[in-house]
Amino acid sequence: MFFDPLEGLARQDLENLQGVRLRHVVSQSANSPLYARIFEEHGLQADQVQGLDDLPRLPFTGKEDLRASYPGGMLCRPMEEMVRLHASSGTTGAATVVFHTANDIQTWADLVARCFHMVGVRPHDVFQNMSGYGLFTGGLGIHYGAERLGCLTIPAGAGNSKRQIKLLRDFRVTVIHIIPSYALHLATVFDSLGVNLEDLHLKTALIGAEPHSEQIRKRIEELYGVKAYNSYGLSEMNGPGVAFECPEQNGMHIWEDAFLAEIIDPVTLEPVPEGEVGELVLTTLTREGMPILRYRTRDLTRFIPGECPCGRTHRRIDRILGRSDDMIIIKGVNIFPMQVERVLMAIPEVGQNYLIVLERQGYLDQFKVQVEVKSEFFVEDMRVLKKLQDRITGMLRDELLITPKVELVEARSLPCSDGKAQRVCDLRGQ
Ligand code: ADP
Ligand code: K
Ligand code: ZN
Repeated sequence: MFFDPLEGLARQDLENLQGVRLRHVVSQSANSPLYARIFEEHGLQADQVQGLDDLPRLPFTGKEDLRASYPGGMLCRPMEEMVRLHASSGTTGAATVVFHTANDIQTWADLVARCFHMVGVRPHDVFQNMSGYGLFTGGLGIHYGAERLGCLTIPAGAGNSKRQIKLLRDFRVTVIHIIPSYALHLATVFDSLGVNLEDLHLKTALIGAEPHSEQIRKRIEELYGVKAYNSYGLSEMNGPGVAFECPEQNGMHIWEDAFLAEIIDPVTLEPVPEGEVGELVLTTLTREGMPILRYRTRDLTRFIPGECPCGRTHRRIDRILGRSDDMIIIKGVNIFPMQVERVLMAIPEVGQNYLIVLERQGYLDQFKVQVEVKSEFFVEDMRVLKKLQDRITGMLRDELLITPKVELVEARSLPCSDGKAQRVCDLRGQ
């Protein structure tokens, strides 16, 4: 029933396996210049970590450690054994690189194949990968997993909507991988290109790489006539294949045989009580080229308590609320872009894109939201638009507890990219 029997491993056995793997990965990581130094600074011997109970002894690793050890200071094997290099997309600051051995690439492909299989993808499916290739892990990372499963895999890459649609049609594509904001954008050109959902054969969309709300998932499912599943990963932990939704569509199973997961309070660095939101911290349990211990992802989520009806024993995390460094503080109020998105995307008149603009007027910060309106609702009658504007303002105020300035704009007028969406434009420093 499962792609890998490990998916249903009894909890106790899974934890035993994690303990054994943790011991191994800690002893291996001591061979890297970075961890050799960190262990020494902390007066820590690798053999002091014998199992899961010893986890708190290990220091956290941060993005700054990856930067400081650029390019090769975290390798625990000779560079000659590495076969692949990837980099983070650099959403925050300078890019960081991660290396993989041949075994690492294979283990990663297995994990991604496991995700695909979990949501019903099979070798007879035709799969189109619409994420960018190159250094970004959503390209090759997903690609190898789909091929590992046996799907005919089309490396379409990002952008070029016309060609995307031609490929979808000509090869009767059944499964796509696409960044959610680009999925919404691509759907806006369906009409102009004469695309009928009936001409397409899509049944599944794998969406991820950026935070998105349940409302966006619903929109994608309707626009494409598919089931859409959330996919989470980060280049430091390979990329895609870290956590993925099962058919229940209620949280993403973290593959705990490969990643040891903790959720901590970002201020006290202590674990949060089960079920509460905090920062996700991950340790690679199987990577041999460049293991990373207790990596602070900055991503905010929570463990979903209880067992999943699908029978997998690996714990689930909730959709990512945002990054701890995404939080906007305005007039003393903390706001996450995701809160704005949830409100907007539940309003039927609202189109597929929005942008938060932070400005400074005199000494005051201003929170402005530009909102695309679907063309059928973008009417000439100002009174109708004014009413819509007031309604959106009111709904945002109820959620955010400050009154934003709402600006209605025409569909497809806001900037969009075929990569990760830029939801916030901060002009305050200028
Ligand atoms: P960068 O940190 O430069 O964006 P990555 O390309 O490695 O580099 O992106 C990983 C990050 O993307 C994650 O840490 C997370 O913030 C975000 N991300 C990835 N998948 C999802 C998802 N399904 N939901 C929300 N955020 C996601
Ligand atoms: K095939
Ligand atoms: Zn499940």
